Amino acid sequence: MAAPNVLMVFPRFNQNSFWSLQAACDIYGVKCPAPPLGLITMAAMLPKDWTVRLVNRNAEELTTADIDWADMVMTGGMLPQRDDTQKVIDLVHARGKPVAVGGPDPMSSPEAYVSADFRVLGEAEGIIHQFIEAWNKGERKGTFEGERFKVDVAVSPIPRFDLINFKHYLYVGVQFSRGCPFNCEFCDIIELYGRVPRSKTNDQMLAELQALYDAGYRGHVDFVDDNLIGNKKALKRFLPALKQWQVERRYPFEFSTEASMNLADDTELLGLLKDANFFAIFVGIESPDTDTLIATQKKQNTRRSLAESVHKIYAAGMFVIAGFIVGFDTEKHSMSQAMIECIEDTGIPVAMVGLLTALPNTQLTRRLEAEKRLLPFEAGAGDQCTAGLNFIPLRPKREILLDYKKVLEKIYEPNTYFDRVQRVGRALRRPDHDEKFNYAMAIHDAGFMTRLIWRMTVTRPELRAPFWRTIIDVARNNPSALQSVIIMITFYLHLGTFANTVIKELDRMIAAEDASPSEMRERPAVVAPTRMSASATAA
Ligand code: B12
Ligand code: SF4
Repeated sequence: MAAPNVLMVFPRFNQNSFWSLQAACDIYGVKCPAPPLGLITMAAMLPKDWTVRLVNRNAEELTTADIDWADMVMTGGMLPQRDDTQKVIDLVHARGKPVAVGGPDPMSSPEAYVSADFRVLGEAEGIIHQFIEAWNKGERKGTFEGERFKVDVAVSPIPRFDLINFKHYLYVGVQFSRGCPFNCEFCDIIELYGRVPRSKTNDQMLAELQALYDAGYRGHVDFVDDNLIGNKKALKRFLPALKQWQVERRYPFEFSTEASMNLADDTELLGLLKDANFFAIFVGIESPDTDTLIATQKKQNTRRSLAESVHKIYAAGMFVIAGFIVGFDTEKHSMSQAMIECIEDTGIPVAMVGLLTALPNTQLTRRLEAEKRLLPFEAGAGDQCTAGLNFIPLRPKREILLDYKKVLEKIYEPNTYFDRVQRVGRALRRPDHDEKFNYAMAIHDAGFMTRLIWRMTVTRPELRAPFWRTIIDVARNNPSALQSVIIMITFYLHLGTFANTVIKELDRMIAAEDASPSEMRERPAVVAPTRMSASATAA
């Protein structure tokens, strides 16, 4: 049988979400934040004589000519991509071609993908061979399911970076480990990838970065790990080698990642991350309230001053992006002031505040189901900013929405946001690396800076004063933090506007509650809850 042409299609996300970073992408001159690491990793496991092409629907059009070229289409992604995955399946079927789906959402909710010809469920390293064998035998449908948490990521191949057009993206993802040792009630990561982190070897990870480097990529690389510090021992073995690799090439990459708050307790680890050139860390703070953190099993965030912990990370040169959640069962009354104070005390500019969402396959979902409080899930309804609270809360929904609105109004008010950026700008202790000067990037950066200044001073005159105040202050007091400060400022172009969109949607939801309180509509079958609830950010 002739080796097939395989078209990988990465489905569309909802256009306007916290994570779409649309205005930041526009100003950098790129199409969307990041390429599909899952698809290009799986592509590297296909037989060498299969011809593979990639269309990322967030960056380019999928045409009928693309589909006609292919013998099969492989697609799939995460929950917010479910609706578009179905569209892709329909488009491909209309051209008479078979579709294989896989990836996190098919793995988590296979029943939502019955229209696909093949469902390849699980981490591809452990299951793709069964699909390949079936295809080669001439089978044109089937479901293949890998064993959970069994894949040794040390066998994962180097992703097919050659399939990506780097010009489309703000950054590129790589992965060192899968899984997280913690047990947050709302988390689906531990259900999909397990609680025993599995890490790649040093040589394997460096070969991956070398492939990215050889493909000509420079700049921001995100370690997409669920919790990079999940296995500290493996990470401490890797980071010195990463530093050495960076030094030998004069720091071609700057890194970001996701980690749990206990990172702040490990000075050695903070130093190693700094030396390797990590500049940003996403941390799930979730709530300023200790009872809530205990109830949602996020104990790693308790017994500490969150502000002190975050400032330790700043002192290691990395700014913090954090996830916060509104709508926990333990919120007895308004928590907006406490959350605003927490965001102000920690100084975190980029705070992803969302409504508690019960994702499929979580302890939270199972508990809410048992308590008969779970509502039907609308996969395409947006991200957790507007589509959360997919359950009957214990507090009146109106109060939760009002609280959420108050937090957004305060933290994304321009002066408050830029004040936090300015404070972080002073606190960051960026390392003094010997970075190689890159002409192409310098020209790109000059164009970017011109567009940024134009937007901040001409298109958005209300941002002019806080913008210059922040830039001048950091330039005077801590110039090495300027690059990070500019990133946080650029984020505001998206986040400020996005917060206003969410606020408008909250107003609509609050008005709907006024007209007909959901307590009256949805209450009937509720049984008394035993413990409490939670959301959708990680680490
Ligand atoms: C990076 C990441 C993001 C990035 C996405 C960047 C991008 N371009 O993709 C950002 C930050 C934007 C993001 C946002 C969100 N994310 Co996210 N994200 C991740 C994370 C941490 C890593 C993804 C990754 O690259 N993994 C590495 C690759 C190698 O693994 P993989 O994708 O699973 O692919 C493997 C297999 O699944 C398989 N495979 C993948 N695709 C296919 C296709 C076929 C046909 C086959 C056969 C196999 C296959 O092969 C690969 C190798 O084994 C995962 C957790 C995780 N560990 O994967 C969550 C995860 C995917 N995200 C999730 C969620 C819920 C979200 C959000 C909705 C909420 C949130 N967490 O904030 C938002 C929504 C975004 C939006 N725009 O609306 C859930 C998805 C659950 C589900 N049921 O789908 C996950 C699993 C965990 C989580 N809670 O964060 N996310
Ligand atoms: S939410 Fe984060 S810290 Fe908690 S279990 Fe999930 S990945 Fe780990």
